[in-house]
Amino acid sequence: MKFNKVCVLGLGYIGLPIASTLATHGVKVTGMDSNPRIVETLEKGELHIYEPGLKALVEQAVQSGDLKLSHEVEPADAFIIAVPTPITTDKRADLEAVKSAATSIVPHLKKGNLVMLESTSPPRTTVDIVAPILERSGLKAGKDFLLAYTPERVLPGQIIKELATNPRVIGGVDAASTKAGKALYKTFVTGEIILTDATTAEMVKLMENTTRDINIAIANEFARLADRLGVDVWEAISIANRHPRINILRPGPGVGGHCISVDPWFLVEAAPEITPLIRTAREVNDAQPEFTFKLIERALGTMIGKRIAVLGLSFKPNVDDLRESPAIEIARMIQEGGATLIAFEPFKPDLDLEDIPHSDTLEETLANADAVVLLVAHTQFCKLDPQQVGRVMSGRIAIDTVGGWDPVRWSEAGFQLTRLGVGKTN
Ligand code: SAJ
Repeated sequence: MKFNKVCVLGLGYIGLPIASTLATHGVKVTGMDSNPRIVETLEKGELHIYEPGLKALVEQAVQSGDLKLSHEVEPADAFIIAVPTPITTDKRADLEAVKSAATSIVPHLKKGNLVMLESTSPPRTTVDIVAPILERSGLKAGKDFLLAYTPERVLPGQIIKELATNPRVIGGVDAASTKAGKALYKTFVTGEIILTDATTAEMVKLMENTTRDINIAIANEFARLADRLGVDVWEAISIANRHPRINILRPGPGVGGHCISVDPWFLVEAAPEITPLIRTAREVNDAQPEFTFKLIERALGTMIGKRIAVLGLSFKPNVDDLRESPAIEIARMIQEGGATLIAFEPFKPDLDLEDIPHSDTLEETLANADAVVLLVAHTQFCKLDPQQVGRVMSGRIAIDTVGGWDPVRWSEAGFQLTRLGVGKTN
């Protein structure tokens, strides 16, 4: 089975790397996004998102003539839907973008075409929601056209590499669809391709991210306990992790991003009465920014009148992605607490958060600050020299919410360092 032309719907963190990767593997690709600003930005040779290696890949794809950018869906042999699936305020999956993408394929759908859904979706979305929409074309899923789900499991920051090397799960609505999906992804996937059915493939993805969420929740609870009981959670975790079957994750200021903090709700929504653990883990992680804020408040005595330098606003280290970021939530709490805050996010030089005062430079952020709060473990922040930091700041209070700073070095530099998950022993 050969796919000479593919149309990728949605040019975000997943769609753009997929479209560019396919185009650099000899496939004619139309990358479409319904947001005209995104297409315009890409046409100017700029990117609307940051991901290491992506700019060069997009350039290569466009220059080869094999990646065409468009506002509209175009006829193709295969269609890949890679649009967002956010949650609503009442924690239900918002499938509007998926439905609208599927609807826009209908007029172009031909016999023998393949449609792949990559957007993280609640179980049964492919069979119960996408198939019926596509069948408005008069064609039957699994009979006239092929339809499969393939979850995206790449880690932001390593997307380009993991897109090819990660094991790829493909689940069709029937065996022919699964086989067709494999043929398409084999174009660029070097990792193992695992075949299953569509609903299992959807579940796999949700189970992975839910497991990670639960594992982070327990790490966060350990941090709370350590704080209460006079233990250093970082030391305790590193010792526990020497057990051959234990791998405790890192506590932190909360769980952000568009995946782990969202996906478990898709399972809760599917069956609330049998998913208390998943719900509780979500609630624990959602409450972590508040816990972290209280820690900061405790370290400062009072927020009022203090000038606080906040390091990092992204949802995790070394990425520019601000979606569902606990750091932003905490920055807002600090401000509401009456402090004068100035934040620095080196991965987002064009930051346009109106309600959070920010600077473009570390020096300006730290200048005359009473306290510095580390909210994201960006490598450059973890490597900061406390002696140099001390020279710029006026106060000597430091709060590390991510386990990034060496307590000995910071206290030798005269700082009173408060760390998340480290209780006082006296
Ligand atoms: N976090 C912690 N402690 C940890 C690890 C992470 O507090 O030990 C926090 C991070 O700071 C961040 C959040 O959790 O706020 C999520 O970060 P992450 O690195 O765990 O995950 P994501 O959201 O960047 O990517 C996840 C990955 N899923 C798994 O590892 C099971 C990735 O493979 C998926 O492709 C991605 O979700 C997705 O798109 O679903």
